[in-house]
Amino acid sequence: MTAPGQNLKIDGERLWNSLMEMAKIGPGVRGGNNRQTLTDEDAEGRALFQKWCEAEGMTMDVDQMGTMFMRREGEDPSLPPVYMGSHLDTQPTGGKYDGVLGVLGGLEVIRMLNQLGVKTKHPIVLTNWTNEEGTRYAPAMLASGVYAGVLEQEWAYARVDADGKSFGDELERIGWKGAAPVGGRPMKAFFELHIEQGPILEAEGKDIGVVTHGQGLRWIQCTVTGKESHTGSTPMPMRKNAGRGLAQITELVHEIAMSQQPNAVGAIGHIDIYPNSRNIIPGKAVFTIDFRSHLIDVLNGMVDRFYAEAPKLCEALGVSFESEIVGQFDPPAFDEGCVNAVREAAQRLGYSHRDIVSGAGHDACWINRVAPTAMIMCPCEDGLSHNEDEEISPEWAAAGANVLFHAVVETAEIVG
Ligand code: HGY
Ligand code: MN
Ligand code: MN
Repeated sequence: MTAPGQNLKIDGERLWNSLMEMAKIGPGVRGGNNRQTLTDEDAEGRALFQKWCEAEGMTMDVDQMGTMFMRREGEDPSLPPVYMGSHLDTQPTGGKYDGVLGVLGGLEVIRMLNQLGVKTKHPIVLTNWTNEEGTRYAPAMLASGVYAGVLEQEWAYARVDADGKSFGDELERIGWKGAAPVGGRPMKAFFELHIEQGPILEAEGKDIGVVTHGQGLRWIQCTVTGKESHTGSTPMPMRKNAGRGLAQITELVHEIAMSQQPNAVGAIGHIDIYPNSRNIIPGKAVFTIDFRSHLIDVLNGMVDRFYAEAPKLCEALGVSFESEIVGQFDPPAFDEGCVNAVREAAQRLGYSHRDIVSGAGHDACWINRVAPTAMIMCPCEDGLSHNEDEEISPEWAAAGANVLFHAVVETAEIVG
């Protein structure tokens, strides 16, 4: 006997066309995307998403962090909705699928439910979380962090970008500051479809990643201060070169992460050097360390060792060292019931699958604190992401969206 909705499948071509349509907004320079949060391009992408959702009869609610909640009514509107979604903002040299697949994969689920005239007992809500990437405004997953009550809304509004523009002002400027309070929505469950952003699924020939856990993260923003002086006339022993502090700390971060293999990663992605003139010794270096591990003791151990060694290293160079944590979350374990719904959907649909730990952070990592949550992953070519060459196949996109379809519809309970 087939389970209700056993054969539900999305329209892979329609999903792929929507992905390509959205990719035209905020194009990168090499075929990817630069649709950073709260830019005019982000506003344009939001408007297109809103138009597509409203064409499906969904109603929109926007909260005070700009997160979009698109609702498809259920047979019983009083029941807690089943949520799905991800993010439409991208890295400055991002791909076309990071985040976007989870949002437009969810839209495709709604489109197919409407096409088939399938009703669900619980309402379904599709979300676009503001500022998942955390590039323009650190930290990553900012809106979902406020939603989960982990980050303060006023602190979030005060975050500034490299040009000194605040999150709150930019949210107002693009016209996406909603009225709804942030958080507190009754949620039966939350499912996020996302590309793996790593090499495992493709290397093992698996269609689907059943995400059981995520890595925890610590973002440590450091300021190393030396003394600007002439690169030609300043004798070597007199130099206070902030650039050397950056270089030695870069090596230290790498060595700390390598000492914890295979359970850790560490790098410095954001670097600003001042005054960045060819013939001036750098007087200041501001940079952010990104440590991650799915083991909390390993993560904390890396941070402890860093703080034990970095200040000493700077002292020996005659430069000062300051730091602040600008982003952090502990390794999440996703909800067993939701994870099983994902695994059973992959099995039922005949997709090869494996349990996997998410290397990247996602809004699901925060929403997991306030609602039963799970993630579905599809492979990406060469495991490449946060690169304009990020690529997936239409088949991988469709497989992920089909598993999302089954997990969401099963949890929302088909009527009739
Ligand atoms: O940083 C992350 O893991 C995510 O891509 N924002
Ligand atoms: Mn993402
Ligand atoms: Mn990303």
